[in-house]
Amino acid sequence: MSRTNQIAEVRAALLGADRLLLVSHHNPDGDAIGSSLALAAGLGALGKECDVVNVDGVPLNLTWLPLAERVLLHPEAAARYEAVVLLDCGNPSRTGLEPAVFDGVPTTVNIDHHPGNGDFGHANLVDPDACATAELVWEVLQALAAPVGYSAAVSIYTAVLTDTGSFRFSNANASAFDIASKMVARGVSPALVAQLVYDQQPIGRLRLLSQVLETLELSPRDKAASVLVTQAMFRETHTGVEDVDGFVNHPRSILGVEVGILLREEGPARYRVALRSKGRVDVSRIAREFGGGGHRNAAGATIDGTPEAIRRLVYARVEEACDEELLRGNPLG
Ligand SMILES: [Mn+2]
Repeated sequence: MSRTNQIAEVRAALLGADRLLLVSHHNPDGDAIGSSLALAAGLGALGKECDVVNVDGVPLNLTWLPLAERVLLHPEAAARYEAVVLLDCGNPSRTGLEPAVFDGVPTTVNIDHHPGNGDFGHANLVDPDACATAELVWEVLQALAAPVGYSAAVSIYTAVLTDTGSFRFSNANASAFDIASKMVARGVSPALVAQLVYDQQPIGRLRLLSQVLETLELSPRDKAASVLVTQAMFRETHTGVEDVDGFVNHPRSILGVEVGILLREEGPARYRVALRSKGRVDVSRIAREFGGGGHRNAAGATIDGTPEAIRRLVYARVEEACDEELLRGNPLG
């Protein structure tokens, strides 16, 4: 279905509901929160009642967003809602909510940019080429002729800024700059947003980073680099999962390295493995082999084993993928 038809479907589904539940993925990022708040602001301006829910709440570096205090940790009973909108979720389980929460709501709307999203909604707006879910929300708001004031604009801008890695990743396409420019025209200050998002770190986060960088290791042929985050490090530095966001870019930034890897201890012999590619290796393929998923350049999976064993396994897959690229005639950096 074309993007225009998808937008028409989503528009109709949203217009048909007066009380809506907006949910995004657990351990949320700027796109999850920004998309939700922008949609809530726009639908609110049209007289609709929206509950914005994220099971993990708002990360510290986004609590300044004008509508951040609207984010709730739990939805009300399903019977209270006429529609549920899932934002930035490749599948409903990404919300961290029980399926019963959605099953009781008559209409499900799915707005997302993850490849492999199963179009699980009654109305689906899914485009893996969108720079962020917020790009799709922006288009929906335009289709609804919803007023986009400063609160929605700064939420959309922040979503695009963070999901494109400050306009550095391969999803920093023409739309990303077009939307950013339109939000700046609505009063958003890029300097202020950058300061609020990136320059208000708790000192514990830097202490954690310092411990994490001590674990830096290269793969046998230097094509991958990895770091490890343990529960003990969180305890010692008084930090948590939300503080790890962006750390994987450090191993990725090394000269000659194609893929950065971050292992985060989730439980005994169980690790969440984040993979970030410079663009030549499709890490979503590697993540899928381990039961995970994601984008071409940013993917992840949960893997059981010791950190040493997991590192060996993932290094081997990255180096194989590099060999395949060389065979295809794509020189590595
Ligand atoms: Mn996103």
